Amino acid sequence: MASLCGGIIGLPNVGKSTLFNALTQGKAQVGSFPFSTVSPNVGIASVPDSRLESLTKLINPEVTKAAVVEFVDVAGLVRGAHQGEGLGNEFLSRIRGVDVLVEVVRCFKEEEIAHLEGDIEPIRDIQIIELELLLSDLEIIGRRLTKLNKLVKSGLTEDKERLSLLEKVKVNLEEGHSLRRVLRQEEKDELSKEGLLSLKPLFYVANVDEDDLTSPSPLLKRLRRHASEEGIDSIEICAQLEAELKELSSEEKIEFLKELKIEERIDRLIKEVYRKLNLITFFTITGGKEVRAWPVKRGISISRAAGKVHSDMEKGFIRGEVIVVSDLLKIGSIKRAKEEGRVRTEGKDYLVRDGDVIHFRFSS
Ligand SMILES: Nc1nc2c(ncn2[C@@H]2O[C@H](COP(=O)(O)OP(=O)(O)OP(=O)(O)O)[C@@H](O)[C@H]2O)c(=O)[nH]1
Ligand SMILES: [Mg+2]
Repeated sequence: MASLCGGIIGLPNVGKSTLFNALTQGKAQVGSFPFSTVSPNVGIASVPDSRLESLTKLINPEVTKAAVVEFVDVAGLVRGAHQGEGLGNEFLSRIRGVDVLVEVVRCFKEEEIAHLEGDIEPIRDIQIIELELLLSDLEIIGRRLTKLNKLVKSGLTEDKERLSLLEKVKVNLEEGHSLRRVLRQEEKDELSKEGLLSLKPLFYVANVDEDDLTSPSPLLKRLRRHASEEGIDSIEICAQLEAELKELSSEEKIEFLKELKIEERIDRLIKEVYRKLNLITFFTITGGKEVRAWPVKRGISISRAAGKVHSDMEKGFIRGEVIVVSDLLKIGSIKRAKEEGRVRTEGKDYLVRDGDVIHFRFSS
């Protein structure tokens, strides 16, 4: 199954690859100079889920598989990227394919590490990226409009509604308005195939100094205020620390975090991305051999969910036997849960809920 993907974006040298490594336990090159990433790094992150851990303890399977989210770490973006500056065009086309944007904003001070704009100013950095995404979208919309106008004039289409929607988008982009705010949901849905960057779900990762985790600097407070005014979620992380934590055993990690009086944040970030992607989790227990968490879009029917496990299961779907994970954990076994009448039988149109444990019945 192709997993959904988070794109790590931001100016050069802000800690994108460091964050990528922390997220995916990857080995992307990290350098103290701008543009150390040229070709994108791709990796997967397991989605932390305490329910999966508890299920594993209960069932004791041979294998446990967590839900995963893919991350891509692309080259840094600079002013003029939409005209091809830096690695601009390659960058922009790469992120057009991702499902959620994770924007790393540099807040750590470290003078040895150059900032392309000269000083540490998170809000200005956010605005640079915002403008580049917007200009790139404007170019795309401009091209689409020219094409559609021709088709309408030559009578090949009468899609006036689309024409007026694209015009509305163009005007708003030209005036620098946030499409997230000005467009209605139906309009956003209508535009979903265009892959507009300024409509992708977005959140900020403030890459902060360790000290900021316990006492936020004025710079960080300004960034928080800005994000909340814009209605964009943000999360504060010390990417370097998180990357180092990944190298430790879990006991060492607990000790270390206790000493610093901080908590690990990377897991929270992965969960946030998952939520932004509008994903929920169902579980399967394959004959007690494999316990697995499956990510699916909220609102999926049980027969389509079966298709995520295997296409034959969707084709030959008969019914699903469903129990809520918390019930199963409380009762202790499927057998007993069945005896107690806690396992439901659901037909193909049942909408999967987060935390369902499902046994699919199908004919092959
Ligand atoms: N002090 C400090 N340094 C960091 C932190 N995160 C990253 N760095 C350092 O910042 C430099 C750039 O980090 P990278 O992860 O390579 O940054 P990038 O955004 O991927 O850079 P490009 O690929 O060049 O765009 C490296 O020297 C990192 O060690 C952090 O949280 N604190
Ligand atoms: Mg990099």
